[in-house]
Amino acid sequence: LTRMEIVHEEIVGFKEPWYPRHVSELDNCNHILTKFEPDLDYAHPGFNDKEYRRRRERIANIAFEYKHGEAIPRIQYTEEEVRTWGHVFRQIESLLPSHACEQYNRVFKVLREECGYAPDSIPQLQDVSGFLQRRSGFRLRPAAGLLTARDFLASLAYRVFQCTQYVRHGSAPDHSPEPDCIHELLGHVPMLADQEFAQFSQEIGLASLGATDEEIEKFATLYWFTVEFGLCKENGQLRAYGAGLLSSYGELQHALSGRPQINDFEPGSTAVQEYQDQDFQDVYFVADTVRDALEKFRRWVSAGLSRRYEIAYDPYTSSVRVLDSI
Ligand code: TIH
Ligand code: FE2
Repeated sequence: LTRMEIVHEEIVGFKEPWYPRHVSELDNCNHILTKFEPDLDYAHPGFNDKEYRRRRERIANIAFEYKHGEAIPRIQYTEEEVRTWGHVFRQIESLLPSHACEQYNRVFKVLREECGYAPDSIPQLQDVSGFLQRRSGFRLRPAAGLLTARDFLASLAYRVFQCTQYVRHGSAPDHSPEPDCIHELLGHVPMLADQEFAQFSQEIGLASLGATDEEIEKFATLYWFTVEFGLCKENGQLRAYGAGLLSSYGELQHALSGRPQINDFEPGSTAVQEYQDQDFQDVYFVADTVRDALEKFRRWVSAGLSRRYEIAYDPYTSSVRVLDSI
């Protein structure tokens, strides 16, 4: 410990978990959970498919070797991978006018026109990252699989989205329990291009820096029920803005079918809602708008964080600064 760290520890009152202070330190935020790894999970659709597992490993290595500032290596996707993507793309596109929120639909059109979004080829992360940087300042970096919540949320503080690059197994295209690039590209990217949504995502990330394990759990749950599975209202109708819905033909229909339970988004109660990540959700949360979710989140965070000082993001240096203790 340096002297500054000791002084800091005295001020905050407990040994605070390490967190990145500059965007380049996200190179240390790549701890993955073994949960859905096709090599380790016998229920994974790719568990018995040797070729699939080899492919996954090769693509995962790109992420492990990646360093901040590098171009994201391009992948030559196989015909089968492109077929899987095309299948999901067409199905989802047919539901968008009736199921997706306005922000999503607006950006999707631009992605189709300017960023190579089409059913016959999978967009490359490097190109999509450039698109996002111009739209909202978000950038992508490759991730090998499902990351720990702490690492994943920390990257959002820097407007960096950790993005898988492999494609789900072709035997189960309409719902995948784990993220894959179809989920990232169809689910997350359109919303990350929206300024307000980008702001909301970053603020969850900033709140997570230095948080306790219990708080991380709450932020991850809030993230789950907003960024992944959030619903909003448009002209009295329910619409999806969550990425887990907008990349799953099966779940997008399910969520708006009238069957699952739908609660109002309230950070206090939403943050402690139990959930599973194997199958469709049976409860969703609806906010009036993304703006409304952001404002409620801000109020909730300012009332109850254990961190006794404020953190501000400095976009000129891509670093965070610690402000006065509160
Ligand atoms: N279920 C989503 C899909 O099929 O695209 C992927 C995930 C969403 C959230 C976690 S994994
Ligand atoms: Fe996701």
